Amino acid sequence: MPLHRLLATLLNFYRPRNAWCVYHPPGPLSTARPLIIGPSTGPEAPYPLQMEGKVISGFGRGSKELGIPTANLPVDDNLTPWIADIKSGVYFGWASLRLPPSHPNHPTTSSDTTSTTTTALGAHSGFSIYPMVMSIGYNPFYNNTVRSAEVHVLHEFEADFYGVEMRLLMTGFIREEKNYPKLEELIEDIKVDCDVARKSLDREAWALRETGKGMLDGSWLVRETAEAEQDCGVKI
Ligand code: ADP
Ligand code: RBF
Ligand code: MG
Repeated sequence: MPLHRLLATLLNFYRPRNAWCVYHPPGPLSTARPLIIGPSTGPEAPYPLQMEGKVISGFGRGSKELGIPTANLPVDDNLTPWIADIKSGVYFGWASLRLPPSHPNHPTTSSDTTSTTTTALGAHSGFSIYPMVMSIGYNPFYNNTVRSAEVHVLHEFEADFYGVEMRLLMTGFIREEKNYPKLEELIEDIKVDCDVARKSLDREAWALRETGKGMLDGSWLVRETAEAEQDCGVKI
């Protein structure tokens, strides 16, 4: 057994018996990290936090080619009053997208069954809900001068969705943003972030009522707005 696996097995064996201490094993380029964030009773204040906006172009650094596309949202104090005060770092939670009918992953026109469509809230709502990880900050690896908010949706899409309305329900904080000696190390840490998000959200008090799998109130993610109603041509 490689040394890093042996270490992870020992860490998990000797861990105190609570959910916070399940570890993601270290990889060749990453250290052992807690795999589950937050208590089994659900998100703790100030979470869940809401954020919304239309997906904009990011820095064009080819994140998609690295297998980690990130949908960038405007960092706007008027739209998101808490954003200036929240610490930079990596967060996780739920994202909803109102994809147009022409998009191959649109809930009613696609054969895409892996997303959680919002049929319980009516066929016209047109939103799909997905788990997500996101980064808010200056990306020390790239030394950005502007603060960005970028979301990696934990789903494979068949086409881009620039300009689409995205809503976020952030349920918790994973870690501070870091600098890395190599891009591969950043990518490996982001992959661990994805596992942490999946595992942490896969608990009843963290999963959404709207998906039929949990207790958390995600109604805001799929709520109709006057704008959405106008775009769909539907009266609610
Ligand atoms: P940019 O620098 O413009 O943000 P990226 O390489 O980060 O470019 O790609 C982001 C775009 O990829 C998003 O705006 C979205 O349209 C698309 N995309 C496809 N799959 C995903 C995904 N799973 N998560 C986030 N964005 C995705
Ligand atoms: N950039 C950093 O410089 N440091 C980080 O610790 C960092 N963590 C990230 C975690 C997640 C979940 C995501 C989606 C992005 C993160 N980024 C980070 C931003 C990253 O540099 C950016 O998405 C690049 O475009 C990836 O190539
Ligand atoms: Mg991006």
